Amino acid sequence: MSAGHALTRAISARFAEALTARPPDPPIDVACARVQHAAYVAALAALGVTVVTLPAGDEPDGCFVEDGAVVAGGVALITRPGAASRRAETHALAEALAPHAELRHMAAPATLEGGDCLRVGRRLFVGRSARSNDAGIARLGEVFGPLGYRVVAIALPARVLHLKCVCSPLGDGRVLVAEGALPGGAFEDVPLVTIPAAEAYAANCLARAGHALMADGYPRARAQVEAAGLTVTALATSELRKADGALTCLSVVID
Ligand code: CIR
Repeated sequence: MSAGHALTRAISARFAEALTARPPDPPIDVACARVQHAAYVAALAALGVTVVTLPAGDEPDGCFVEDGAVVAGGVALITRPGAASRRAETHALAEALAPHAELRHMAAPATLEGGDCLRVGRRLFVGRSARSNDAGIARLGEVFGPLGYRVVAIALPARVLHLKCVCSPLGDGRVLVAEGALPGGAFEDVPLVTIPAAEAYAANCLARAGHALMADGYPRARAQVEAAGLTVTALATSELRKADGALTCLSVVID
């Protein structure tokens, strides 16, 4: 168990209107999403993390707090999401983060979403995507460079929404990644744990101190993570997935 804090935000009554690449069929079940969100918060708390859950706002995608801030070295960079409909979400997040971190901001034309940012030690890998542009990536370097972090950009294939849709940190210097999802060498010399491409959704896990919260229903991915030495808690994610979301998206972890 390790101490730490995390912010989450309750599921909006408008969650069924969340942004999606394709309209979900069947549509999002908001009540079920709330049950899944509550299980996520409980699982995070069971890892010893102190979880603060902000009340839901009007914004349909507001529960995906990860996209609104990048936190490292005592600083929180409040992002300017590439999805214009998501920009208002950052206000509540900034307010909640203010007691925990020094806030920084970014201005147009920069766009960045936290789902594109993956930290391993002193390296911040960032996906250049439809949501995070070069000016946003430059701002990331401007804010975190002086704190000793090196920003490494990874060009994402067009079909990938965020970098962490296909990979995530295992919390011990390794990265979990879906086979073939990213260009070879994207993570420099960082050791990788690879899962089959067919189970790519499960590459987004929330790992901490030897424990991983993973999406339920991906047995080969789970076996790989267990073989890598982590204990796994599997969580239902059907409604999050319909909204193009996954597990890391639901929290901002402040160590
Ligand atoms: C969106 O399209 O922005 C949301 N429906 C999903 C965001 C998921 N966030 C994440 O992967 N970090």
